[in-house]
Amino acid sequence: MAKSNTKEKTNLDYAEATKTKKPRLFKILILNDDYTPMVFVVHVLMKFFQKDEEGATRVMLEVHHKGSGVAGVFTKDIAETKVLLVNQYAKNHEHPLKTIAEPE
Ligand code: TYC
Repeated sequence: MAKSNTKEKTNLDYAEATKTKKPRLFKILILNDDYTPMVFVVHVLMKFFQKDEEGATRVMLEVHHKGSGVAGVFTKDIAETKVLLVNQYAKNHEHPLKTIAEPE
């Protein structure tokens, strides 16, 4: 005989328990500096963030005028990996360009 206070799990309980949760998202901010050429920033936004030339130029100019701008929004692992890749790529090309990841 079942204990009186034992709750049976309903189909709905299983559906709730197994439903996939949305991952936390992180935005990658690209930061302004005085030395990185505009054309290099546009190139980076196209190479690493799948922007077309028009979209890349829009983000680059926003960063240039306001100090920072959103290059893209990703899960934590992808955002952290992209930050490392982009910052290393800029360093390899002797530009001070930096990106950072922050939670949305
Ligand atoms: N401010 C830079 C210049 O005048 C251009 C620039 C734009 C640099 C965006 C970095 O993330 C950046 N050459």
